[in-house]
Amino acid sequence: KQEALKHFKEAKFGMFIHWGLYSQAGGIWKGTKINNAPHPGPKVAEWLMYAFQIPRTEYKELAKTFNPDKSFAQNVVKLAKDVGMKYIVITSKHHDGFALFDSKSSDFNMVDATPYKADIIKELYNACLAEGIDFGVYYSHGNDWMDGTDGNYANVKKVNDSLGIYTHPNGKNLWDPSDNTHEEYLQNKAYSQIKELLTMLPELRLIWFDGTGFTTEAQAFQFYKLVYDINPNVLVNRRVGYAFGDYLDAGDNKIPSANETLEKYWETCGTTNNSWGYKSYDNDWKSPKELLYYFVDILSKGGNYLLNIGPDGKGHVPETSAQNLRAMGKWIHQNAEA
Ligand code: FUL
Repeated sequence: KQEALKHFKEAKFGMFIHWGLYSQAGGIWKGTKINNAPHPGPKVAEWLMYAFQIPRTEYKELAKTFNPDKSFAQNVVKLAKDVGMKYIVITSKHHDGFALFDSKSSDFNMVDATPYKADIIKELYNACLAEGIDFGVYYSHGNDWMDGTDGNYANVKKVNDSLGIYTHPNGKNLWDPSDNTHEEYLQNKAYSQIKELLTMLPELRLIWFDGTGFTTEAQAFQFYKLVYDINPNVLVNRRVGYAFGDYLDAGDNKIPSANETLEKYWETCGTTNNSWGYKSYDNDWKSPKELLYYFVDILSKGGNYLLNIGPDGKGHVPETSAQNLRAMGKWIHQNAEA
């Protein structure tokens, strides 16, 4: 993987895309803002189902209206290019379990469940290849509120929460859990969808795993090995679990300090406001200057910056975030030439 890692490090700057059924709600469910949601958990828009403990069948209804503009792929690739980003990583399946690609393992996917009826991951992949942008996918292997084994505690370690209470880690569907066993979820959905993605996207550059709680060390290794066996050029981030993975993802919006021992290959993923998924009422945008500060800080320490956009349900990138990214890009292009 040395070549792939070198290439990744040289890329320096990438675009993270959080996009899915939740993007239509924009962080508001039945008139209530997610910040006022009745249940604990992160107040980010992609955690909609969790924050409002939406039953699985009710959440599935969101697929029936998910019909983004056809121009989504072209538009985001153009934005990435304008800004000087060299790779894109998009949520192929987030914690809600919805696959944005054509999946044979679960019909809760873009082709079978939405009026759009086409594989939008493949469309974005093709648009990236055409423009010389590297393509990667985020995949939530740890959390799956739709089909995960969240009601079955067989593999769950209890942990102390922030109040010191010995409890199960949060992030699990305990309100309407599926009756799958953990092994069934892995075999029938998670491992098989990873295989599908690797087969469908021969030029895939990385898989960004996410989600915690149930995965044992052996299962984390299985994910890592599965990727390696099918395509050894595909990089895997450390969040796959138990320190497997090819490079360190430094934590959400976390930049290591100068005195921390930095690994050779690492990446900080960051938001442009306070949410990853589209949150219609969050206008707390980081200014181009602030974003550039992080960019320079990360690059000077040898890391990569994976900066997020959260398009709305139609696939439109919020205007201010697009403008801020373009302003950043202008500075980057000027200084790269200098
Ligand atoms: C976290 C997730 O829970 C968030 O929703 C987001 O995807 C972030 C990048 O990683 O672990």
